[in-house]
Amino acid sequence: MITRRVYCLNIFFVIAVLATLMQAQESLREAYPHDDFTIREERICMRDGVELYTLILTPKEQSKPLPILIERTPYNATRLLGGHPSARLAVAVGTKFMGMDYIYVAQDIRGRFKSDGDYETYRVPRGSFNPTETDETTDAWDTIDWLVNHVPNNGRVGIWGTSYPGWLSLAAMRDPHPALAAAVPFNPVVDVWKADDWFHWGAFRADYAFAYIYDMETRHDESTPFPYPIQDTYAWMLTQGAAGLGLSEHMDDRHQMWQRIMSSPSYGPYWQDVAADQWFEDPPRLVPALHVHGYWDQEDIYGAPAVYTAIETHDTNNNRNFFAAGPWYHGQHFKEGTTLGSLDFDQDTAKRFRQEVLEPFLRHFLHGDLSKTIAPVTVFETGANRWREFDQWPPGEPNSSLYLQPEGGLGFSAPLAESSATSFVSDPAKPVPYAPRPTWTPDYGNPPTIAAWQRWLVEDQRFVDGRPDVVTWVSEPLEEALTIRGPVTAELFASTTGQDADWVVKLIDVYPDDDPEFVMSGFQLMVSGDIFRGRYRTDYEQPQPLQPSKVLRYEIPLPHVNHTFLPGHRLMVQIQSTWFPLYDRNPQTWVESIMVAPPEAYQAQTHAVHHDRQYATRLRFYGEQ
Ligand code: PG9
Repeated sequence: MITRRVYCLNIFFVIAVLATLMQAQESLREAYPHDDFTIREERICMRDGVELYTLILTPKEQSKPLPILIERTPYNATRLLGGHPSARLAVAVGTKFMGMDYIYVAQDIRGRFKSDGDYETYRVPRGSFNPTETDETTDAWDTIDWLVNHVPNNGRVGIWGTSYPGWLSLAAMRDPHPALAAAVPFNPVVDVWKADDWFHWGAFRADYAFAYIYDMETRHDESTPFPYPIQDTYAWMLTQGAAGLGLSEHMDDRHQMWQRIMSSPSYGPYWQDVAADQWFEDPPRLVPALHVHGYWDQEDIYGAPAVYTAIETHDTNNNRNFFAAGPWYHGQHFKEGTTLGSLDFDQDTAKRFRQEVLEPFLRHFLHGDLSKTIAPVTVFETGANRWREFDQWPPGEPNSSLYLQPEGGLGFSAPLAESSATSFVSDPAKPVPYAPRPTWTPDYGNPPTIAAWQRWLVEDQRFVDGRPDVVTWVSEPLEEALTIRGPVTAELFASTTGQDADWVVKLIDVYPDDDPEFVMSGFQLMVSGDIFRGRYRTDYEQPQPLQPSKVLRYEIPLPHVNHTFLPGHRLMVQIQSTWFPLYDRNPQTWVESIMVAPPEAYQAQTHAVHHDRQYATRLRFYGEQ
């Protein structure tokens, strides 16, 4: 139970008055006579006296008390107004507009933009790494408490947000204010070590983390892109060497998250404390939640299914914890959802999700409107391009194995060969690019860089097929459709001449060679793929060197899918060892920390993937035919 102390009314009173006067001079925008909503700017006082800037948009016409819908954000609360003045709430709020019967609220979290206090990326919850009396859970609680007592409302509050704000929504659910009636974490970052923003199974997302942290932590009141001397980050990152040697040169004490990553490359207690799927072992109350996932989320592909699964065990009546997924890049649920890269889904999937799933969910739990209900699980099925509803996700346990075969074959029966392996040389001096070059850092002022970042997971994998360091297995054309639903796990048997290695495993849908418009003919669509750093094979917390030339077993979790391989399509598995420069390079010799690996540690090694009776490399999943 949280006790709230009110400092702001006394010692901070004078500061608050001054701040309010200053704000009055710098009001967000003039009121227009035909505005159909009012704009209110407040500084809400937290229990330790820190004030958070909060923007409140209230519809002018109200026939009944309305619910409040809050987004807490590090990305500038005033963006809720869409960056342009408008007299109409529907236009100002854009695709986040859910109707004239919500009070829309956005708040800058501590230390960001117009809020006071210190900024800390993913403020770790109170506990051993946070000895203060506040965290994002208490700030959410104090904010909701103030809002329900100072803004006329119907007593129900919803919280929502994408990515970082999705994680902030989960923080509010952790110890929920009694008025918190619904939450929608969209593409939330959940576990930054396992497979969200900073690492994927130990491999460091160096290029992305560097750009993001430089941008966010250099200044707290505006975005600060790093001035890259070369636009092709593949070429530039090769000149930097290990992250903690080259990239750290551009960072300083302001970049606290960078320092944290450099000192904690393994899955230590800090990363576990910020992992939101570990917050709900014994929730004090289950807030109704809709967890929203994108199959090709290039930033947080782990979060939504993981936290849905963690909470689902408590949802005994299956009526409070919901899951929805679409064929989207990070955040595409609020954009146009007809295409992604070369893929065409025949319908605006994002709009349909907003109208048929999101709106009824919010109406149910924030207005008590039961006229339209949603299924516990609503997921778009790629390949077949249709929506499916289920009672749970995934709808079944793993029941299928897809085995690598000698000579590049792929099939559903285990290989019979006594001894068989495919070898390749992985040279850290010539890493495999993760996307066609030039690779660019996403720059929000430069749309082509954003488009390239958003589509990299659906690039036609022929851009690397045929490289000697990318090995491929492919099935015969399918006679019947095959649908895979849920997580995919790679059970890899592999050896290396080195003492460490990264493994990238990709499950690919190969289109038949029959597209009259050519684009999709022979297209290699990665439906699930990820990277795993070998040193964490047995323990994510305690890395161990690999024994050279010994065949070792790896269990590699791959992202969730809901995909139909249509008749005539072929299944393909590709394995490679680098995904550069998104992921840093593994030196492939043993060093305590790859963050500071010296140049001479980076050595070419020969890797072998095994596919025989004893060492049958396979992918496991739940499949339907
Ligand atoms: N995925 C973004 C993020 C990066 C780093 C930390 C937290 C979040 C985001 O879109 O917010």
